[in-house]
This record gives sequence, C-alpha cells and structure tokens, in this order.
Amino acid sequence: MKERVCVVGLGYIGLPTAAVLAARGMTVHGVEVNPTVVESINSGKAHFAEPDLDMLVQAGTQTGRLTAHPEPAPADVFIICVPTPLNAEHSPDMSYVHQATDAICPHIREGNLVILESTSPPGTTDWIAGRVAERTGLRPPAVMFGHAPERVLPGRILHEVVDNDRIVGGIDDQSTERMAEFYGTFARGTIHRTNARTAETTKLVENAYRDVNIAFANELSRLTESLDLDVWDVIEMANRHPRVNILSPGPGVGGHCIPVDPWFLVSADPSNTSLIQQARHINLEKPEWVIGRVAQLADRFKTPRIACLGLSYKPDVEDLRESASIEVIEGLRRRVDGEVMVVEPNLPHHPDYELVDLETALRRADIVVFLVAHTPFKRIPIAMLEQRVVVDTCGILRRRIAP
Ligand code: SAJ
Repeated sequence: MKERVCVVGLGYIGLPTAAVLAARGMTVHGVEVNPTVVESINSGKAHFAEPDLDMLVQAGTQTGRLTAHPEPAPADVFIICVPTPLNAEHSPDMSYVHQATDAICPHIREGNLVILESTSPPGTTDWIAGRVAERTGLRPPAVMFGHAPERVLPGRILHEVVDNDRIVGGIDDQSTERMAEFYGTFARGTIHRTNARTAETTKLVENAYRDVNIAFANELSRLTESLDLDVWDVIEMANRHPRVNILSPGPGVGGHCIPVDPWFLVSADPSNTSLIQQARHINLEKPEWVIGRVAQLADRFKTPRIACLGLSYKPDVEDLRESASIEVIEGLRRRVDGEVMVVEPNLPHHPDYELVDLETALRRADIVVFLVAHTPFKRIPIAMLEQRVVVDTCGILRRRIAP
C-alpha cells in the first residue's frame, strides 16, 4: 500500500519533495501557514520559480494526490521542512520546528515515522522525539524519528531531490532502517545510513566547508589586488596542480544556506570553530570591499553612471535571498553621487529597483560592475565594454562564450 505522507512546510524544499512523492503515487497532505500559498498550490501552481516544479504540482493536484492545508492530518510518515533562520545573535531560531512538532503531535499514531529535513543544530531530532513522547505518551520504538538533510541546489531541485545521495540518520536502528526504506521508494542516489546527530552535523559541515573554501578564494581576490595580479590567472594556474581546486571569488556569499549554516556550528561550539568564524567574516566583508573599489573608480567621473549587472544570489536564477549584489548596489547608491543602474535578466521587474535592460545599461555606463555570472553577460561582445571601466567580481571576462 502506498504511504500517506504529511509534509509540514511547503517552501523551497517541502513543495518539491511533496510534488515528487505525489508523482510516485503517495497521498501527500501538505501543510502551510500562508493561506496564499495554500491557495496557489491547490490551484496547481508553485509559489516560486523552479524548473519543472509547476508542471509537477499541477499533475499532483489534478490526480488529487497532492493537497495543501493549513493544518496537519494523520499520516504514515511526517516530514518537517520548515525554515530554521538565524536570530540576531547568530544562533538558530528553532521556533518553526517547535511549532511544527506541536502541530503534528495530535495526529501521531503508533508505527509512524517522523522525519526532520530542516537544517538543524545537532540534537534537534532527539528534542522532537522527547517532545512527542511528552505530548502523546508515545516513545521510540513505537514511533520512529530521524533526520534526512536536504542537499538540493536551487535551480536543480527536482533533479537533485531524486538523484542526490541521501543521508538518513535515525535516533535508533529501527528508525534508520525505516527511513532508508522510505527514501528508497523515490531517491535514485545511494542511501547512507548513520545516526541522527551525525546526519544533522554533516549537513552543517557541508555548507561550512563550502563557505570556508569560498572565503579562501575571496581572500585571494584581495591579496592579488594588492599585489597587482589577476586573481583568475592565479587560481587557474594553481588549479592545474592535481591536488588543488580553488573555488571562485565573488562579491560575497548569498543564498539561504551557506551564509547561515556555518553559524549553527559556531553556536554549538564557539571555542572550536575559529576558522569557520573567520571565513564567515571574510565573506561578510567582501561586499563592502567591492563597494570601496567601485567608489574609488567612480571618483574619476563627475557624475558617474554605474551599470550593476546581476541582482540574484547566484548565476541564472531569480532567487534574491541574501544576495551580496543587493548589498553592493545599496552601498553604491549611498556612497556614489551618480546613477546606479541595475540589470537582472532573470526578473521581469523588482519592487525596489527599476530594472534597466542590458543593452541600455551598457550603452550609458561609465563603469560596468559584473556581480553575477549570468549566461547573457558571458555573451556580451568585448567591443561593448571598450571605453568603460570594468569591475569583474565574478570572472565574467574569463567565462565569456561566443555570442
Ligand atoms: N559562490 C562563490 N564562489 C563559488 C561558489 C559559490 O562565491 O565558487 C557563491 C554563490 O555565488 C552564492 C553562494 O556562494 O552566492 C552559494 O551558492 P552555491 O551555488 O554554492 O550554493 P547554494 O546556496 O545555492 O546551495 C547550497 C549547496 N551546498 C553545497 O554545495 C555544499 C546545496 O547542495 C545545499 O542543498 C544548499 O546550499 C542548502 O539548502 O543547504
């Protein structure tokens, strides 16, 4: 018999997961606190852009296997996919996980599996099991609990939900086995079994690893500037070594995960995370450094016209979460007495910025600042950049493709 699944939180992870499970024939009861999102999903539309998601949501709602509601319902498997943001002190705000746990408690029955997919500090799955026991009287092994971190890349979510390797960590062996069986019904990647605390920590470590490595590249971009060298040349040459693989510098680190998750490790053990903390600071300072450089170049012009190319947090997506480009653009608007034009080919419009089309911006600009390596920017003919001061924070000139 196909499982009944209750997915709590229909955001960037919950909705694609719910839609994939429905496509596999499961009955999915999605839970979302935002009524507009509930309405949108029930009418067959995703509330954010992600390749192929609309199609899958529409198919799920048409077959009746995917429905969205304000409240949870009884199910065989509960999946918690709610946000775990940072609070002002850089420690995790677990209030949504706590609310989601309390909301599912009245529906939990013996034999159920409760999965936490939200990125969480070590020990959260144990906390959920404790809370459920307190509220329902049901203790493991009567109910099973585990963490399965999501590791999908925005822009490729539907592929990666299915194709990525999965880590499943239960609070006991029975929970781990049950999770492996559940993920095995729709995941094509290898399923790696571990315990809940290891799974929770692994996810944080993956994103901290990326942050530390990007910080290294960002530090190199400043170092090479002061040595009057091209950072892209240095990285390209160094990466010819068989055991060196340096990432790319940029205007800063954006998105909802990499700038956030390392703090969860720092908050779990501040005294043993000095490298992780330093990397965070290096990446956080990068937009200000870019602003300073552009402002210095702008001094040459009476009323400088600056074209900022790219607003999203990474290439070829419309996602603006924690975008370093926005920080740079805001800083330039404050610092430079001139015109700051914003180009973002992935968005039709933006509430705060009047978007300028690429050609107009290039024609008008004295200074061109590449902030995101979007594909259309890689096609800009070099002749269109002549006579302009170019600040290339993301290596566009390196990554050019023939128009
Ligand atoms: N960036 C650089 N230089 C690089 C690579 C990235 O500056 O060489 C910047 C990007 O421009 C962007 C930020 O880092 O601003 C993050 O982009 P990303 O593409 O590296 O990662 P995300 O945030 O889109 O997704 C990450 C992924 N984690 C890892 O690759 C370890 C994804 O697999 C996770 O599922 C996701 O975080 C998440 O939800 O945690």
